[in-house]
Amino acid sequence: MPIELLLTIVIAAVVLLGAGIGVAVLLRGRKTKPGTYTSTRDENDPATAPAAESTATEAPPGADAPSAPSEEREHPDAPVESAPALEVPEPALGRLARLRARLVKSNNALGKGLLALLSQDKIDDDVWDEIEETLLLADLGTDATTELVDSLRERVKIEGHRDAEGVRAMLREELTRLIDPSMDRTVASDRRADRPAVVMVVGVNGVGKTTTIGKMARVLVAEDKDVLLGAADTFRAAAAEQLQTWGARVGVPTVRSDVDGADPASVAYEAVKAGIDQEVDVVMVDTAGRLQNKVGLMDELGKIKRVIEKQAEVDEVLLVLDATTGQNGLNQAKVFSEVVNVSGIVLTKLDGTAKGGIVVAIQRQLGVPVKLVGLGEGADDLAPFVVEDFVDALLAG
Ligand SMILES: Nc1nc2c(ncn2[C@@H]2O[C@H](COP(=O)(O)OP(=O)(O)OP(=O)(O)O)[C@@H](O)[C@H]2O)c(=O)[nH]1
Ligand SMILES: [Mg+2]
Repeated sequence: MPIELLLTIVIAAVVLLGAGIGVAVLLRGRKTKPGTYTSTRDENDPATAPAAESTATEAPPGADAPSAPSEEREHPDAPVESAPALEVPEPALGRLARLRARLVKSNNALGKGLLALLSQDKIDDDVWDEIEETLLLADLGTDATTELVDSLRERVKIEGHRDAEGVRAMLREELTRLIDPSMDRTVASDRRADRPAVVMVVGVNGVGKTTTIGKMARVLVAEDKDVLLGAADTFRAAAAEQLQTWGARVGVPTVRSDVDGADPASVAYEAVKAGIDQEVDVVMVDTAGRLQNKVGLMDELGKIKRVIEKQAEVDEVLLVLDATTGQNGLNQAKVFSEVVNVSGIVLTKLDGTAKGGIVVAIQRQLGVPVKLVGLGEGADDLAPFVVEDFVDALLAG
């Protein structure tokens, strides 16, 4: 065989081999890309149709940078990236104790103020007025303030003067009673008989809904639960991106639509359907922020819930309230409750306010327990609300 022919054959073989590897890498790249989620949709709900083709479950591997352009991932010459290590979230137990310093800082005014006032040798009407004012300033609300002042007055009258420790113990008892330790503060996250638990998260703009879901996903992952997120905030593409990034950090997939302005009820439906098909423990649905006085948007929220309920009960509707907005949160809570039957409150940004009393006001007004508190922007700065720890933090210092 002439040497030229031999060389041509060798070169052709090398080129073919190279091309083969290229195709294999390309296919691998595709494999790690999220599979398009298809499903039959409910014919009774035509509004859900358009987003069906565009709703995808974004698999998390390597998705810490979910916006990375796809050409980059598929380039045959690019090294096959190994998925970044998933973060190991901190278990929820004892978190409030860890974050106590932040509560103490934010609630110093209330706790210290009350203790100082009640420890005085003589508590006259002026002092009682000051106590009342301190409680109102901490957003306890008029009802709870009156009740607390009345019972404190009664006890001081009957039991007489107490030293600082005695006053602290008395306050601890009364505040604990006011916050009601008997309320069920567990968040639905266990699989039902044949379907996942479904949690919807609602609230006005910017209160911390998406962040809370991200933080909750971490808590649930730490509890070894299979979680799936639904990005039913289709208002802005960035919203789905934000949620997906949170999930990806701990290996939790997100069902989202790539179409801007897609029907949120449709995405919520798809997310729950995916959760049922994939037999996960819990599906958490993020919704767009909306002002409680926007009737159209509140109707839309009601629809999201109804559409989900065509296939699974919504076990938990968490209303996220920003603690720094104080009494305004109460109006929000009232309207949201009417539309979607709120089952629990998440009070965020409690690290930045001296108005921890809002916990009491909200619970009393709505009869709905505060279940979680946000105490910072960090990934693990969300804690289950534990009455005793909260009261201790109020009275520390
Ligand atoms: N300090 C503090 N900041 C928080 C807390 N929770 C959320 N945030 C911040 O609040 C801002 C808004 O959070 P998001 O989760 O985007 O709020 P959202 O309710 O989803 O907003 P929309 O979807 O636009 O309505 C972010 O900067 C969060 O980091 C908290 O507990 N403490
Ligand atoms: Mg959001």
